[in-house]
Amino acid sequence: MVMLKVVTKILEANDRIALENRRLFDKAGVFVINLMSAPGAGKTSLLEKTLEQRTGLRIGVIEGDIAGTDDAERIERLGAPAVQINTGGACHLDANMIYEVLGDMDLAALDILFIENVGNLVCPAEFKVGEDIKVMLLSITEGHDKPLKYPLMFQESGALVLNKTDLVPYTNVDMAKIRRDALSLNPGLKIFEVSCRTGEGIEEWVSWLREVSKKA
Ligand SMILES: Nc1nc2c(ncn2[C@@H]2O[C@H](COP(=O)(O)OP(=O)(O)OP(=O)(O)O)[C@@H](O)[C@H]2O)c(=O)[nH]1
Ligand SMILES: [Mg+2]
Ligand SMILES: [Zn+2]
Repeated sequence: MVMLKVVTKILEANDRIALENRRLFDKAGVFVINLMSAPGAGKTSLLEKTLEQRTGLRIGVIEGDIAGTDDAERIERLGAPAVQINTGGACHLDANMIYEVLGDMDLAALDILFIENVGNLVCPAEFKVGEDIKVMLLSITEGHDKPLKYPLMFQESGALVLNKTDLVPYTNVDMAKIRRDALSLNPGLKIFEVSCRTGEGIEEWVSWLREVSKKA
């Protein structure tokens, strides 16, 4: 019971800072996407592919990793502003980590800010960072059992991107089962199938981004 109270308090404190982040995002008119997946599912690859087709969309990225600056460097190579957060061991981003770096970004100069969360299928879904929407990415090589095993990520997300579809022929993945189970957890989930290797499906994803990111 004591443990439960502590966890609740941490989440409440987090949510207060997330609200403040959200206020700053709204004021700047930037649409914010919290991008979550297991390690290596292809978050940074999806951002790279998105940046290649971003004509007319101003996109910035906050990269969250336990250590290292590789992901922010990959984004900067494509000419987009990027800030790297190193959590120093923590397995998710929280609202305060985001708040601390907002001064380093010209939010008003962006249409979309992506926050690439630490690769992890569990707690990133529990910590709001002030985003407008959570997007979950699942590599089809992770197995079709993931929605029912890690339900929270699928419940909390507005969109699900199924990546690495170029590898479907080399696996026993049941794509229909992933869709069925994900939709049973979250009937409103928008589902995309993409390959960041071949570029298949990226156009559809980017057109959706253009629509959803229009802030009043
Ligand atoms: N075959 C194939 N490989 C892919 C695809 N997308 C990404 N990869 C590869 O998967 C590996 C991991 O991709 P990243 O984009 O770094 O994954 P990530 O989710 O950002 O990883 P972390 O930030 O470390 O959690 C890289 O070797 C990519 O080239 C895809 O659609 N098909
Ligand atoms: Mg990455
Ligand atoms: Zn965590």
